[in-house]
Amino acid sequence: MNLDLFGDPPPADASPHPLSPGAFSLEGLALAQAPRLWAEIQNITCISPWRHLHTPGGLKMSVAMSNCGPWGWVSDASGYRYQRTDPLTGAAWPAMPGIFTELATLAAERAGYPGFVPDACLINHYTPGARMSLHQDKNELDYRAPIVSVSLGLPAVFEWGGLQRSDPVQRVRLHHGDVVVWGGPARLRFHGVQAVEPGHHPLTGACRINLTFRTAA
Ligand code: MD3
Ligand code: FE
Repeated sequence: MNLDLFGDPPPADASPHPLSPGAFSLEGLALAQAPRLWAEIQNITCISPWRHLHTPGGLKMSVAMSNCGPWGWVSDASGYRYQRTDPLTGAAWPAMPGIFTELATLAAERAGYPGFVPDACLINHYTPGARMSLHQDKNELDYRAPIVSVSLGLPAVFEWGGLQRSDPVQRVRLHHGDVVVWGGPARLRFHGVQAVEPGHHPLTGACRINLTFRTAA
């Protein structure tokens, strides 16, 4: 991976920090690229705008979302799934920017998952009070691929459970620029995000953004 593609090199302390078997945080790995990532998010959401999806049970999600890449994750009365087109526009999702793919592949490689090529990027938008309750990510075809998550903007407390919903939960604070890679024995663990506290971030303003890179198909 050619770090010059990213301009400034990642900080020296971006070495993987183990969270649990198979899961690693790379604190600040995305800091140098954050303004470029944010600019790409603006472009993507001009084409496929932020929307609050409904769960199959009919509840409106507090997190707004969009997608880029060949596959996008959607939820409605018929269930959760990946699809190639945006239900709002009927068109393909916006292309995944090169800097997104490069960052995801670099992070996965540093965490011990070489050759990760995402075909889906969910983009979550949290305003204060938005949260994500405990869930597993089970809509991908092959659980051997890791998931890479990039946090931007306001901080959030991430809840990190076990393989059963009732397992005890660890809490980890995620900050602007942090990248976490989840694979192997961590891939199907329950996880969630506590309600985001009000605040202001110099890049994103009053919101938290999370990019999750997956191999969906
Ligand atoms: C652990 N998003 O979109 S990313 C999601 O911050 C989601 O928006 C959260 O959970 C967010 O599904 C958390 C971190 C994450 C993503 C996928 C995982 C952690 C994971 C899959 C398995 C284990
Ligand atoms: Fe998830």
